[in-house]
Amino acid sequence: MKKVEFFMLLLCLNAASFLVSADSPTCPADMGGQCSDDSDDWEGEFFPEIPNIKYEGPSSKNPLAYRWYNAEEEVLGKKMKDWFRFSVAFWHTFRGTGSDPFGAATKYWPWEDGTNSVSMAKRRMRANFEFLKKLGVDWWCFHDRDIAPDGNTLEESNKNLDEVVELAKELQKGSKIRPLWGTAQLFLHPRYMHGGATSSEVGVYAYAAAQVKKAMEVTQYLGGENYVFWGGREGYQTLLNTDMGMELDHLARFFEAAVAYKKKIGFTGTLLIEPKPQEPTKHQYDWDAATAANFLRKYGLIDEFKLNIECNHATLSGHTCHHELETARINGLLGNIDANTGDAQTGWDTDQFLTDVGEATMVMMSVIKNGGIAPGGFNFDAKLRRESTDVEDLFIAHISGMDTMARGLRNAVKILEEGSLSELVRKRYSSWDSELGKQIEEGKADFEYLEKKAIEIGEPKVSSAKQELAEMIFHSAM
Ligand code: XUL
Ligand code: CO
Repeated sequence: MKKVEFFMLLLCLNAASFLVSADSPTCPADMGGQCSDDSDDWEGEFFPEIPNIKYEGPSSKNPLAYRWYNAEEEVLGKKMKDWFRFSVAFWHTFRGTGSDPFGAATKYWPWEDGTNSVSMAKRRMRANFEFLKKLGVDWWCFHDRDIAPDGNTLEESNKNLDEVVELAKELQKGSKIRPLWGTAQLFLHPRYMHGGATSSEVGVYAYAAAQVKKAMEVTQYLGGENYVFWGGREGYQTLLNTDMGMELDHLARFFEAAVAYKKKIGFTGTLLIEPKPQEPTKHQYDWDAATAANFLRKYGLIDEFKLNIECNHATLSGHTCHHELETARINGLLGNIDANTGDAQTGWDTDQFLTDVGEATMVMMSVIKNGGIAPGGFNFDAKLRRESTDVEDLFIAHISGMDTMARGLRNAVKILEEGSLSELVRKRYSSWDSELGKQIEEGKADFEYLEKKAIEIGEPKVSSAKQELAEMIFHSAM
């Protein structure tokens, strides 16, 4: 097989294996009889070996402790936990099996019984709450179909969902735990092969709408603060069979209906669009932040939505995460971050936990400039590597991701307070502090006037951009 064909196969299969269900693991041998136990009220400890994770400071050698993330510590007048509002992604942490296009599941968590039943879904939900509490995290994110199994009909799926959501509501009691956001899974089921809101089939459009309606209702019921639209299959494989204009008009109608329904039920959460350029489709309509912003402006939806920027999606679209965050921020659209990263040598969505302190620092520079991102937060849309198979790896991965972001915050504050980077930028644009700069910025300089000025100024002085100095200042703070 040629390299390029192999890569395309990998992409397709990778998309197909995303988010479990079809390939649930078989009952693991070490279940000690729990496989046959169909009860959904198993209240045993899911993580008996894991203590509550505490802050121990940078000199700690304990992998099950925070070194940099100190939830209650104030940074720039805000507690660290409020800067981040960290969230666990249910689909990766509790439904990721480690299967990939070439191999079967590698993760057999001790609480799994190998089924996709409602009782298993409830047990998993209990595991989720214990995980959140041990990590000290108040937020989690979900798709409707990761937390409850699909039924044979929409009504049956909704009933399954209600049952699991009722348990989640119960488990939330007495805690601050809430969904950071909910969403509808509109990409796994074969009915969505042409998309949901952009499907060529009108019946699928209606089905997708019904699914979003329900997902929004349960997100609201659980006190979720945002609702996400990731257009997994809202795109095309070839323009030869696609009416792109019509599909985009349909997508806009879909979003209009979502806004109307949100208002009707009094859901006060933010609606978020999550850009991604490709995968699973060849071309996804919400390619990047700028494309999504243009779409929202064209259809008059710009005031109703914000963006959920995912770092790995940013790099897939040929940008840095910093670029996507800044594009969202300067458009007033920065709503949430799916905190993960890709692999520099890999061309697809590897969804790794972000551990690069430099990248985290740039992310936090944008977040600080934005004054924070609440009611959004940092959702770990990230998964363990296939080869990481211990339960404690789930904790270590999240701790490492949280510590990296905390280091990013601390470094960004250092850079800000030290001041030489902003001084460099200020100096670089200082010619704009002149009378002429002011006139241009106030829209008072037409071309005739500028021509007069250009003659008056003569050959303008052009200064160095000082990129190496900027990089030196940035890296000195790491
Ligand atoms: C896929 C992705 C999704 C969204 C939610 O790349 O990021 O998990 O975050 O549908
Ligand atoms: Co995401």
